[in-house]
Amino acid sequence: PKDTHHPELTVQAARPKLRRPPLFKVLLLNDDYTPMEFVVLVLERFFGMNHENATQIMLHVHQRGVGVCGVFPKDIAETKVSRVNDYARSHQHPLMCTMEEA
Ligand code: TYC
Repeated sequence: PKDTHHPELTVQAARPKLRRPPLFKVLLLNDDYTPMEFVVLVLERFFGMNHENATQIMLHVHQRGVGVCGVFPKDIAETKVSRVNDYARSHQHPLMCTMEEA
């Protein structure tokens, strides 16, 4: 009997290696003057934390000097840093927010 099977030709789709966009840690720095309650408010307002979690992060920064508020893509991290620093300055507090690549 005649062979009716035709091997199929397939084209393998290329799978280019995807590079994940870099993430940035948004950091809060300790200082001697910003009231603890203000720092907690900032963490709630700008990072969506509940009061308990915000208090825990604030105390960590107070005791250790620096702490991570969250990890975000670059443009989001930049916006958070600007908003926190503007908000702190508008209330005459020296609170400093910065970012670094995760
Ligand atoms: N060290 C401040 C105080 O004793 C509180 C504080 C905590 C300030 C965290 C900044 O990022 C900070 N009032």
